[in-house]
Amino acid sequence: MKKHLLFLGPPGAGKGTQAALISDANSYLHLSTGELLRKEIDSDTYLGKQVKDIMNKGELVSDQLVLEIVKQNLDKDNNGWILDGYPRNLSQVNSLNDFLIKINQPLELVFYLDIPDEILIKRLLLRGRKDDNEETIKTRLKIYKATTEPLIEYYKSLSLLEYINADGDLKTISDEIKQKMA
Ligand code: B4P
Repeated sequence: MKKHLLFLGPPGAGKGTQAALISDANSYLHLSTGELLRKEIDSDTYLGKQVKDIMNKGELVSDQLVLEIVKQNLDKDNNGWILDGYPRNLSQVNSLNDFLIKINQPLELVFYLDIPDEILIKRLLLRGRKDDNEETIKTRLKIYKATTEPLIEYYKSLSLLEYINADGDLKTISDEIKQKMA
């Protein structure tokens, strides 16, 4: 069973949803940088104040900041982990690679959750989080295509990539992920 996983895909593909299901089922750590940043905003911390406007506009927060969050959380004892929403660009990939070498926990599998734009736009508008309005979604998608999408080819070249059709019901998707992790 693979223990060190990464979920990649556009906003609204269901990375957070599936990562929660799989991590609960296996007692893995679910590390969502988006969720951790939102908690900082809700608690009105110094960090939260720094990232609030950036996230509400749908832009990426600084690489250094998310790296610190990832290091703090991944360094703890765990049964396995799922990275959800990190890395999001090549610079974050390089920092992650360095850190994983240091803790001797190499990435074993990357799930790419693929979904057509029109479906994810509908999903996000329905969810209605603060950053789920039409303008912000457009920005998030544009940034995803320019900076995150190239990561698919990178992980494919390392033979770590597994393709998942994320346009389906929750159980069908999680069953496919579980099967591929086994
Ligand atoms: P994230 O929190 O990562 O959010 P996301 O990409 O929008 O969501 P995800 O794909 O996880 O979708 P979800 O399961 O929720 O990022 C938010 C922001 O944080 C970024 O814009 C950025 O500002 C910042 N950030 C985070 N990480 C960063 C990093 N590394 N570097 C810099 N900045 C960073 O699903 C969406 C909706 O679809 C839900 O309502 C869900 O219920 C529904 N859904 C899921 N699966 C479904 C299915 N199979 N069928 C129907 N509906 C489904």
